[in-house]
Amino acid sequence: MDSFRVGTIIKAISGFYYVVCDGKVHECKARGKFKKLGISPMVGDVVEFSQNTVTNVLPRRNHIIRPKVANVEQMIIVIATCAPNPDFYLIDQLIVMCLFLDVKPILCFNKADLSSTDELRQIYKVFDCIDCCAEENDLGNLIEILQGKTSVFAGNSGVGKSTILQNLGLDTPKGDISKINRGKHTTRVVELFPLDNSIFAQPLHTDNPSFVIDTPGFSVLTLEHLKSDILQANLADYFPEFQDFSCEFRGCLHDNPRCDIYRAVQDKIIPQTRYNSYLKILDSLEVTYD
Ligand SMILES: Nc1nc2c(ncn2[C@@H]2O[C@H](COP(=O)(O)OP(=O)(O)OP(=O)(O)O)[C@@H](O)[C@H]2O)c(=O)[nH]1
Ligand SMILES: [Mg+2]
Ligand SMILES: [Zn+2]
Repeated sequence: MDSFRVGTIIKAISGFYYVVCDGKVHECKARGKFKKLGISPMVGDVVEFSQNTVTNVLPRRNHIIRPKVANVEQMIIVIATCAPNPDFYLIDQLIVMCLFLDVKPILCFNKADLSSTDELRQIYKVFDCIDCCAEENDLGNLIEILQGKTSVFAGNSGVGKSTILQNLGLDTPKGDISKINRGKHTTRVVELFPLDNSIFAQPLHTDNPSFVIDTPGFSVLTLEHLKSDILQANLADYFPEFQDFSCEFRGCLHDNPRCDIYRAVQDKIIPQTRYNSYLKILDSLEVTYD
């Protein structure tokens, strides 16, 4: 039997896969047979490779469609306090996506120098939140949170994802777009960045490396690919703050004045923006329960 080694794909460009193993990056091609089998290795995959050929893709914990990356453990959802203003629908869609894919969402409120994070903290109090100010190199406890995990950074264009990663010592492109206050994609290729260069001195598969992934900002997200899962589940179960209230009506969309969840929104216990996003996601997927 051929001997093979195990590594992690950190980058994929034009048919080449860059696999980190034993402290080195190996440039590999995929085995020809993969195409016929419909297997397409992706960044984040743990793979077996032999003589610069990826021969097997190990089972994935999960995979995200955008950015296309496998085996993500956490998503750092970066939100600017302003410039650009928080896009609640996008944030809440990302959170639902995370919960469906078994990715831990962590909310990172950046540009704390420009405006208070109090309101955001209040809205997202059921989640892990961090305040930071990348411009002043203040990342709170972000570094601890990233230790030993694979984390993807997501959020609108211009919120400061690349600036945060630069503060972490990573060389990722940063765009100066704050002055024009509108979206422009400055980050393109999906790549796993090892957070600590010392991992290159150790065999990766025996260690617990920290990887981070920058992504291009986006303003539109669809959960269409999760539609069948969302239909089978109950979308409200993916809004943790709804769980403190029990709704006794079968098939209720929680938009009925007699419903406890609806009343908690009226009483401002469940944040209005969270509830609006819940309804908007239901509507976007034409979900009905009976
Ligand atoms: N005032 C302030 N500005 C910041 C802070 N963090 C980042 N910026 C600025 O915000 C702008 C956008 O930052 P980027 O890091 O390029 O944003 P991004 O999220 O990577 O944007 P895309 O790559 O387009 O998705 C830059 O001009 C940064 O200097 C901060 O904490 N405070
Ligand atoms: Mg960027
Ligand atoms: Zn209800």
